Formats: sequence, C-alpha cells, structure tokens
Amino acid sequence: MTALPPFLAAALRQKTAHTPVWIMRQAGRYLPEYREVRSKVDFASLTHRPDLAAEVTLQPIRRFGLDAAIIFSDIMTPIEGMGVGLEYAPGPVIHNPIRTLTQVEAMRPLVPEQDVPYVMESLRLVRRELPAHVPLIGFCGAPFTLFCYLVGGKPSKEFSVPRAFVHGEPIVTARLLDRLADAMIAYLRAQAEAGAQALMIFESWGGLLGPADFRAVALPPMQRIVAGLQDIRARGVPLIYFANQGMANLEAVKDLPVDVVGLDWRVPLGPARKLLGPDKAVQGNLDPAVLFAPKDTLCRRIDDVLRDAGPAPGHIFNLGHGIWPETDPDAVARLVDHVHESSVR
Ligand code: 1CP
Repeated sequence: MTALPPFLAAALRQKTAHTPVWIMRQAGRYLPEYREVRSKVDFASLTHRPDLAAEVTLQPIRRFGLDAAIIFSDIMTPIEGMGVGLEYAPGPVIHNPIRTLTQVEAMRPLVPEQDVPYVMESLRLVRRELPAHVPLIGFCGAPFTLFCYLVGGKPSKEFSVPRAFVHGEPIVTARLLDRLADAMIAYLRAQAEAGAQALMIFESWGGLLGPADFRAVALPPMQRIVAGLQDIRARGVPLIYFANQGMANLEAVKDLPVDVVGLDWRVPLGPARKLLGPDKAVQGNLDPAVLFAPKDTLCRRIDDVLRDAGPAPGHIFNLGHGIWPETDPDAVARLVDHVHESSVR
C-alpha cells in the first residue's frame, strides 16, 4: 500500500506523521518572484496563460516545504467562460451586473474544456512538475459568493445590493444560484479530470448571511454541488468548503457532506470540531496578522492552533484567510517549518 501524501490523508481523517500545511493565496504578491512575473502581465493574462499560471503556482512550492499546491486562477475565471464581461481592478468588476432573468438565461452553460481550457492546461502542467507528495488543489467560488459579485457588480464590504436582491428578487436569485451550481459542478469535475487531487469551494461571503438565510440561500446550491460530485469524492478526491466568517453558520455547515471545512481565525477550533462532528476534517485557522509577530510569538500562536485542533486526525494547518501582500516570506518559511516540527507524532 502506498501511503497517501499527508495533505490528502488529513483531509480523509487518516493519521499523518505531521500536520500538513498550506496557505491560502500562497502564490501571490508577498513573493518577489510573483511580483516579478506580475510586473510584465496583468492579472487576467496570468490566469489565461498556462505557462505563467503554472509558474506562479509552483513558486511557493519551490521556496517552502508546503504540503499542497493550489492552482493559480480566480473564482471569477469560469464566470468569464460563461460569457459575462468582467475585469480585475484588482477585485472583479462586472461590466453589466446580473439583475434580470433574461440576463441569467443569457449566461452560457459552462463547458470547461471549451470555455476555459487554459485552467485545465495549467493543472496538467503543474501536476507534471509537482513532487509526488505535494497534491494539487483545484477550486471554485461557492454559488452565493459568486452571486455577490455578479449581482453587486464589484467588491464590497457589506454587499448590500446582492443581499437586498436575495429578498426583493427571490425567483431570479434561485435561478442564478442553480445555474452557478451546475456550472461549478462541471468546472470542478473538469479540474479533477485534469489532475486536481482535492477540490476547494470558497464561500468567502457566506458570513454575511444569518443562519436562517444561510440555510435558505447559500446551502441549497452547495448541497447540489456536493451531490453532483459524489462519484469524484468516491474516487478519493476530498471536497473542502471554506466557510469564511462561518461561526454563526457552523450548525448548517455540519449538514453539508464535505470532507473538510475551512475555518477563519474567529472560530475556536476545538468547539468547532466538536460541533462539526467526527466525520469532518478542519482546515485553518491562524490569523494572517500573526505572521507579523516576533518569531517566539509566532511559534507560540502556531502551537495554540495545533493544540486547539486536538490530537484527533483530520487537521490541515492554514491561515484563517488569505495571506497579506505585506507579509515577509521568511515568516512563511518559519511557519511551515514550525508546524512540521511541532506536530511530529
Ligand atoms: O493584482 C493581482 O495580482 C490580482 C489579485 C488577485 C489574486 C492574486 C485576484 C483578484 N485573484 C488572485 C488569485 C486568487 N484568487 C487565488 C489564487 C490561488 C492562491 O490561493 O494562491 C485564489 C484561490 C483566489 C480566490 C478568490 N478570488 C476568492 C476566494 C478566496 C478569498 O480570498 O476569500 C475571492 C473572494 C476572489 C475575488 C477576488 N479576485 C481578486 C481579488 C483582489 C478578489 C477579492 C476582491 C474582494 O475583496 O471582494
């Protein structure tokens, strides 16, 4: 029997020799080699060019002993493939925000190998280059999070326009969420076929909804996605759901049959694990701000997270959200090494 790489083993709640670690936004602006590539091309071109997307995906893997790679792309990349005009400034801005049923129906059903072939090509290129013990993560945005950008039209703190839309236009809302769920099923499936060994769904804005609305609006399209990928999961490709600001909604997330729940830093890991139950692994959740602490403090705070996660298998170390562009890459090196050393079993 060949042993699974630690990241996959932990996702499937199996024992590992150490706690695996990777970092959300690990390919990005805190790395000088990323800024170097990015100084020559804009962000959209970076996601459309498999050679460059593969290069920046691999940059943090060369530098640090990370336990997983995540393909460089954006949650809005498949939305472009559905014929929705948008640009990055730097967050996604939709040329014509989606507000009517006619606009929803005008979105093309996503045929990934045809509409966004560069994503699958990037995955194939990266998989060829990665060491065997470093699995490759494919990803997408959760339907409600994509809905926030599509209806709101641009990044926002409160997303008041899409949140009002949920209540003012329930029929358009339900149809758009269903269409997004179907597109993401096709997209994640294509990524798995191209070499993604785990699939992560980012619910970055689900925390804007209270528990009742989360259950009524964000959860059903997620249930649809998870049901649509049962065969992929059965083949050992774990599904990870990142529930950003998810504390109030954990009870609802418990009902979602995913393998791993990603948690932000506001959530205490111990109680969250208890609440989610023994059939889910967790991922997280060091505050990205702690990477600015002196070495001793950083190590102590890492140990706190490891202790809070407890001795049971099924913890993947990560930050509680994306790494900040101002972070010192040496702090990341320290973090990865310390997680490995401190969690040896
Ligand atoms: O100028 C630049 O370099 C563009 C900045 C940037 C980057 C580096 C954007 C625009 N997207 C990305 C890459 C990206 N986006 C990855 C790469 C893989 C990695 O993690 O290393 C991933 C996984 C994403 C996913 C993503 N995009 C999310 C979910 C994760 C999260 O942070 O919550 C979200 C919400 C987006 C939207 C988006 N795209 C870009 C920006 C700046 C944003 C956020 C806008 C906002 O605050 O609403």
